[in-house]
Amino acid sequence: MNNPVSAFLEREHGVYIGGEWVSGRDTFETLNPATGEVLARVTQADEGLVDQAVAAARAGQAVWGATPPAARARVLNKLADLISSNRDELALLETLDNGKPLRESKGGDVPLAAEHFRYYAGWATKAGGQTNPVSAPGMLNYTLREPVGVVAAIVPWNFPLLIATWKLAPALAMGNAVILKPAEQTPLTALRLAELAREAGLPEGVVNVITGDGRTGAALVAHRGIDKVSFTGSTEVGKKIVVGATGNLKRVSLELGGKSANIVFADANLKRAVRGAVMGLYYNQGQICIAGSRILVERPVYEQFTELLAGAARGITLGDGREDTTQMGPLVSAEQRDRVHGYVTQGQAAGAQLIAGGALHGERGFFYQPTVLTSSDGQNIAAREEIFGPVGVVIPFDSEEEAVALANDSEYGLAGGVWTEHLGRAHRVAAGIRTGTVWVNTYNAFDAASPFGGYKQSGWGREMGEQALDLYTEIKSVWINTK
Ligand code: TXE
Repeated sequence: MNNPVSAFLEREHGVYIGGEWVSGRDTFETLNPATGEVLARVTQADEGLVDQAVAAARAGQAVWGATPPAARARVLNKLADLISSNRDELALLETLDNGKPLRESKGGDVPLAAEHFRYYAGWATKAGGQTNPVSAPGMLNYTLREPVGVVAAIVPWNFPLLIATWKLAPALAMGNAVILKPAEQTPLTALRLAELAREAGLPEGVVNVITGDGRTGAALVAHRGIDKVSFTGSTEVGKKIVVGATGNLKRVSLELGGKSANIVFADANLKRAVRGAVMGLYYNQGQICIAGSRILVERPVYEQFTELLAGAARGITLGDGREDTTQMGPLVSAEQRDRVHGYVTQGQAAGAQLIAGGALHGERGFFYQPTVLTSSDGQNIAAREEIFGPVGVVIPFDSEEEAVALANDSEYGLAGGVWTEHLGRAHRVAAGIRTGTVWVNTYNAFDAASPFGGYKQSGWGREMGEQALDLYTEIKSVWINTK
């Protein structure tokens, strides 16, 4: 293993508060999902450490909020450069902790995280208020955009570094301090990021990282010294966060689960649609909130499409993320693998047909085969619940109206795909689907400049793009009587 990574893994991992490593009383282990072996031992932060982190963040925010925007931009650009120059180390840590192929962590997660900091570094000197054309004579009215204050960023295990960055970059650009809590399954890149933040010149207390499970997250959510919670994770926990945050009515933004429909019309370029469906289903082992896990296929091409998809699924090479040949890694934990398998068996019991996969894979590690089910029943459990694994359900439809109705028949509203060569239909269906993102003849496209978030029970607010600035600022209206 590469040396900086093995040295990092061997360290005692405290939590990062006020620019210092602080040890806690309790610890827990994080595992390599490709082998099931222990990778490192990290701190389970208790309420005392949460209090310390909040105090440090308050002090840090006072300094950072008063730092000129151009200076904040320079620091964020420096942090982006450090992420880029430490790409190999961060990517390997991510792959070891999460299981994803190194090709993806190196080519996707880490460079995208660096780009995200660059994008929001740009906004630090551009996001301002405006003057408003009020009618009262002699009155000047303008708005100021001010930081919310101390932000708790609670993130999941599927894109540990990247999703942390989605929250850190806009929050820091707008002058907030952040307490980042990575998921208990994947705490390592967040801890390494804390050191890079220090090296980049962020004042102490502006970025704090505390590790722990849901109890640590709940303590942050309840803390009255925190002004805002930005959460990505399950809808179930998202609802708990809304309730937990009521004490001081802190601001809450949520990016939650999904059950996205990927709609394939008979006039689509079928080869491209199959490739898109494979990417929508199996990227990141299917552990992705925008997974196109309900594939709606127009009846005339249903059988051909299903066969092509099943063939592609069977052809995917599973393995340790560090191997060059690996196309799909293990699931993040034994618990997640068993949850996924549970949905597949329940789906079959309720009438879905298994066409490919459907079983655990390998002697060790938490691997699960790329799986395809078919069902004519959109109510099948496998077609309704977020499985968060490499499992897709193919469902036939007979008309455009039926496809849109099926797509919208979900408590979620995160994303969706449309495959058609008919321009008018592409626009009609894009407008008809009630989701925060729609892809036409593509899937999984992302950019720091494009807003992302959910309708319905997929969340509150939009991350990325100019829209994310609103999540991390308060707008103040100032009236001046000029007479
Ligand atoms: O998520 P949790 P889990 C979905 C997906 C997956 C399921 C369970 O369907 O199978 O959720 O995954 C912290 N107060 N997604 O159990 O619990 C937790 O420590 C505050 C979709 O891992 O939501 C972690 O940091 N925080 C998803 C984070 O919340 C709490 C990504 C996410 O964990 C908490 C992940 C509490 N009471 C899972 N309880 C997506 N939308 O991308 C837990 N946490």
